[in-house]
Amino acid sequence: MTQRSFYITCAIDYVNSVPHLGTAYEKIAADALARYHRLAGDRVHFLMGNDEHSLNVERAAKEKGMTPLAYTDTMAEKFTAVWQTLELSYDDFIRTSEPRHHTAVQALFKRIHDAGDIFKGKYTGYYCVSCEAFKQEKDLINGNCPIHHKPAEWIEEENYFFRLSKYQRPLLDHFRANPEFLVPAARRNEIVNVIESGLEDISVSRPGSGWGVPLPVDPSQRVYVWFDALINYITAVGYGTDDARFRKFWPADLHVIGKDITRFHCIIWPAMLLSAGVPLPRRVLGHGWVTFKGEKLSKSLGNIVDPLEVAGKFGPDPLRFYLLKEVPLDRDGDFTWDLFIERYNTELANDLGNLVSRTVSMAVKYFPDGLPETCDLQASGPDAELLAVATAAPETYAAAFERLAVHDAIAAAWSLVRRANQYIEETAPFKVAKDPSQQDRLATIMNALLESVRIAALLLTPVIPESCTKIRERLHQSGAEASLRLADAAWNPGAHRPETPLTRPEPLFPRIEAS
Ligand code: ME8
Repeated sequence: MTQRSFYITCAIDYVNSVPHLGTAYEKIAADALARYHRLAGDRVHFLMGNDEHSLNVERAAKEKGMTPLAYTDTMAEKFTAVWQTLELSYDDFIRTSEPRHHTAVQALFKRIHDAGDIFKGKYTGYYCVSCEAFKQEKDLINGNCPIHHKPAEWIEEENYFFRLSKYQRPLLDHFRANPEFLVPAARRNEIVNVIESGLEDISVSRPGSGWGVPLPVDPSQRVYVWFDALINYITAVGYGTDDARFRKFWPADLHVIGKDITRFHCIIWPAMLLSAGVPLPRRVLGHGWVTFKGEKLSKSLGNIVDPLEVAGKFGPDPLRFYLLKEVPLDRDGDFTWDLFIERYNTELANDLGNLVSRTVSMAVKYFPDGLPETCDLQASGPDAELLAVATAAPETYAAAFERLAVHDAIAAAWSLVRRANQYIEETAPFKVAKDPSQQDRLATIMNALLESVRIAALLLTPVIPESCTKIRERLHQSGAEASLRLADAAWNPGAHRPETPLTRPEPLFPRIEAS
């Protein structure tokens, strides 16, 4: 069977301040999807990066008395430090100031120019520096950008335009032929309406010779930051620098981006690619917002929850788990500390943590020299019910991941965690252990529990990778995450026996006591 390739990207972040819970959510979701595809045996390429050529960066650097490049260097260090703390398994981290990106931007711009889709004109209108977007008067509220609540700047300048209007029909055709191009469906309908209502040509350069990518056709102008930023997705896989690599990975399988920037990704970006004769990405996921106590989080509004603080206190996994479970990708979801602690204590500490520690502790206590192989499950009752859930969970889980419903995939894995906890209550190994004639039954129960824990930890690996590695250590299973495969989620206690007698485990998720 040929290996499926899976190229997944996230939005590249503006670097005028550090990551917050919302930007972290997007990266964690993409990371879970990338890890799931690795588990499924796909050849994954997971791209993240920073969007550096914005006006805000130029201004922030000036305020600090730094060059934009020196400023973005320090910000890149800060971003990647946060991403590593959150265990994000990206394969490449692109920065738009890199030479490889300048080469790709110029190459694509030239293709679009040669296709006759670039023309010189005069732009007169508003611009919001925080959105890095041109605005129409009707979009503003008392002269302010409705998203950032800051005055839009009035600009009048000569620049170059892209014939976006020419792509109205081809874009609609593409949306009709590819109903899955943009998910969720509500976002798709919104974008189709925008396209149907008519597309105007857009300005794609700003005058200036400083920070940014020079236009190949007029070096006195810089490429508009969005036109530049979108191109990162092809730069990173070799566009303009390595054709063979580009053919290997492009088109991208999935762009993961927030709902506020869907228009850029589903109107401008595909139109640019159509103009240049480059295939379109297969799918775009426009995810919802993480809010904090119901309020929008944003760098410019300043109500930022620091993901480093959360991960610093509890490790990366409780935050990953909370966001992936509580904020389904097709909706908005809220973060509050109370809910975070409540979920941690009930789900991670009680359900999963207790299952692991009870199972391992009982195995140590009842079979200190190692567990016999016996696992004769009964054809009805708790054994059969556990087996049914353990067999169904991996399939439900994979189907959920394939349709980008990570929260449903977690629910599938959790059905096994809950069932296994119930199994302990129903089979009562602590009572069985008192009867020496029931050693085989006790071994069966313990093997069934250990196998359930192993399968649950395999399925939860994309969500809480660090904790699942710890669970495997407690089960004395060797093997790095990279060697794990979804096919091993099939029930097979004989094949996955602990390699050595188990030892008393440390708790995985110590309870958080209310302060
Ligand atoms: O838009 N909840 O960068 P950015 C969920 N540089 N997602 C959120 C969020 C929240 N509260 N706040 C922001 C940019 N995001 C551009 C992208 S891509 C070629 C260029 C998401 O730093 C947001 O929707 O403002 C976007 O997908 C990502 O975080 C980065 O936002």
